[in-house]
Amino acid sequence: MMGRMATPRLRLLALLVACALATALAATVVSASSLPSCKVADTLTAQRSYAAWSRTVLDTRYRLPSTYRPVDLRSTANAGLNGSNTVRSFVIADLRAMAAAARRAGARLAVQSAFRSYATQRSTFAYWTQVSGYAAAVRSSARAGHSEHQLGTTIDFRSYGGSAPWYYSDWGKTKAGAWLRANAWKYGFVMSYPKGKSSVTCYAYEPWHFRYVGRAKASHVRASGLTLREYLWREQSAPPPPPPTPSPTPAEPSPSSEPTPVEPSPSAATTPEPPPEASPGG
Ligand code: DAL
Ligand code: ZN
Repeated sequence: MMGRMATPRLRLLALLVACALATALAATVVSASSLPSCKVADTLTAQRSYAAWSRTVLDTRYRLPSTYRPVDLRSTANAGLNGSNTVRSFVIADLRAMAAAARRAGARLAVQSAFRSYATQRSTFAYWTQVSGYAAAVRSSARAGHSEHQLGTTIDFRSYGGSAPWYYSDWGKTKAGAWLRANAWKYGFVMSYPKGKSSVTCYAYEPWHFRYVGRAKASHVRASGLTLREYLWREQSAPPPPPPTPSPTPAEPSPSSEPTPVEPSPSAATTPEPPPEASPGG
């Protein structure tokens, strides 16, 4: 008797619960996949282990910890380029191949800036704020923790023998800049901030700023027609891939097994700004 009386109520309740769950699920799916706005905030990025270098989303909102400093940085001289900058060791081989190909094509490259520590990025951003004011700086320079340069996989290029690329009206139209735009993906590099995309990349056009993601991924990014930030966000929001099959190749050490990076000393923040040519980086 009780059971028969309760059935319609239970059915209604079940229907309501199902509706609520479906709505919640839809909302979760939408919020997980839609690209966040270019808000200025200081949220730690989800993929921030040293092994996740090709997946790390960095923008005006998402940042790395101040202690993030890869231990395998090597001079760009190892790639046959000028040597006052460093990148992570696994970038060298493709960088060397790219530099050689560019040179053969008459588009000889030089490195303007590569790895930048949290402290250096703080000085860099302070420099650009002084030069152009906070509002302009925040659109073209990353605040400390937010720069792809801190990953050790990102390079600002310039033309060999040329000045810093941001002093050109459009460095992307120079021989070196045009060659990179057309060919960098073949060597695993992606232009993070292409022209006309600042609403989704969060930064103004930077034809000189290339992030290494590896050849296969650079090719996928190019084929997708998406900017790197859009691509990485989708990748991060997608359902997790199946567990990896065991491979004989030794895995990169997990962050927990790496030595704890040293926090930048407070004095680094007060280091006087270097002159524009020597520093600041874009
Ligand atoms: N110029 C880019 C956004 C950086 O500072 O990393
Ligand atoms: Zn840059």
